[in-house]
Amino acid sequence: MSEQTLVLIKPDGVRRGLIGEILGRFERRGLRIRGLKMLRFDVALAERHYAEHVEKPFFPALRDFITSGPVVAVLVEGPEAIQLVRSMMGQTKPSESASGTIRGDLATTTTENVIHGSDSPERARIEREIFFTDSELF
Ligand code: D4T
Repeated sequence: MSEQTLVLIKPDGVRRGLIGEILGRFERRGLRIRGLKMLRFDVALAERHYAEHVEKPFFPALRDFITSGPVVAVLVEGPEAIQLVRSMMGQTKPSESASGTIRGDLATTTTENVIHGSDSPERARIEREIFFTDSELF
């Protein structure tokens, strides 16, 4: 079943010049890019996007990191895209991410882990609405 999922290339990925590398992996896999934009998180957006983590001890570091520079938001579409993108990303903790995955190849820390992808259909819908209007999707 074709699905849409929301990907963020996080500030470390943008700073390190990995936008093309990451978009290229999705395109080569056969996924379609339906929306693409660069933006910078403010604190309100960090608290909205990471609402489930606001009370966690790691949230201040996560908030400071995600607001530290621009991110790239990507609306990706394809068969079972939510799980497919999560598989391509690897585990949250890079030391547990297999080589060949984005984090397994490109990241070393849990906070600065290069990429975000929606983890359920419900989150994909919510996150699509946070980052894109209908007229920004193709
Ligand atoms: P995101 O949401 O960025 O795609 O990451 P995951 O879906 O893989 O992981 P998550 O929601 O559990 O964590 C969100 C975000 O918080 C950072 N984090 C997480 C952290 O800095 N320390 C931690 O201990 C955990 C669990 C990394 C990703």
